[in-house]
Amino acid sequence: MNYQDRIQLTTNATAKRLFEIMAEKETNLAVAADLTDANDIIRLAQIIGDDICVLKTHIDVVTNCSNDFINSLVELSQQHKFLIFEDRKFADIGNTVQLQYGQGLYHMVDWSDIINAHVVPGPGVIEGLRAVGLEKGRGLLLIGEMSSAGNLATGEYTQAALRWAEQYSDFVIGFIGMKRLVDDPKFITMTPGVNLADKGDDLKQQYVSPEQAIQGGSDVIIVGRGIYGAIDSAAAAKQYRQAGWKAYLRQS
Ligand code: 5BU
Repeated sequence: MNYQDRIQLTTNATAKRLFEIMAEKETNLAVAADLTDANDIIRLAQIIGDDICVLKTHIDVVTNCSNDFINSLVELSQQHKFLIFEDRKFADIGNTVQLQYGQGLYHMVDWSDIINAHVVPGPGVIEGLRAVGLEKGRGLLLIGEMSSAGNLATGEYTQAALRWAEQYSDFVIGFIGMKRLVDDPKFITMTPGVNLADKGDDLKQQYVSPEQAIQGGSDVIIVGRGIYGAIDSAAAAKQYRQAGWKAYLRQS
């Protein structure tokens, strides 16, 4: 099914918006903006904003994070029509993750459209995040698989993520996976570890190409160093965007 037809299948406002953006902008590219200077992230968002559907952050690596930075990022996301995904990988009991998501230095629920979580704690992690995020229309991705060599997100872990996604499908919008994990088209699969030039890094990251990810049934490719680490990030974003979209058109 194409992204446009999948809008009506989900009740979650963020999932609907993501399908809309992907169909309208013709892009399934997410950029992992793993830069430590807020100004560099803003500059990157300005130059690649029109090419992406999602900008993924790790807010706790930004050394000069401020409310102004977050407000600028949100403004850019509205101006260029992309969603913000804070890759926080929550992994604690419900009460704790609810505080981590809504309070503290980062109060992510106020600015991040999408967050993700490990299923290790059991369904309480989903219930805690849902208690804060659902009323704001936010969406959660469960980590069904990971890209790094030797990871333990396999077998029963992955199966539990699939079961709980269905059970909490008003808030769980899909998965982090190296391939599509369920047939149900209301769920979105995002794949990290995508790079055209490299096969991996020296800390156990493993890469596939945009084509491999989309051919495996993924919906969104997540590219970090392949874009922000390129000499010409704007040109790299266009190259990944084209590769991802071409692969999608071939599938549908
Ligand atoms: P890279 O520079 O393209 O390797 O960055 C990949 C990004 O995706 C980085 O922000 C990781 O934290 C993130 N990631 C990942 O690489 N693998 C995973 O399984 C998950 C997230 Br979950």
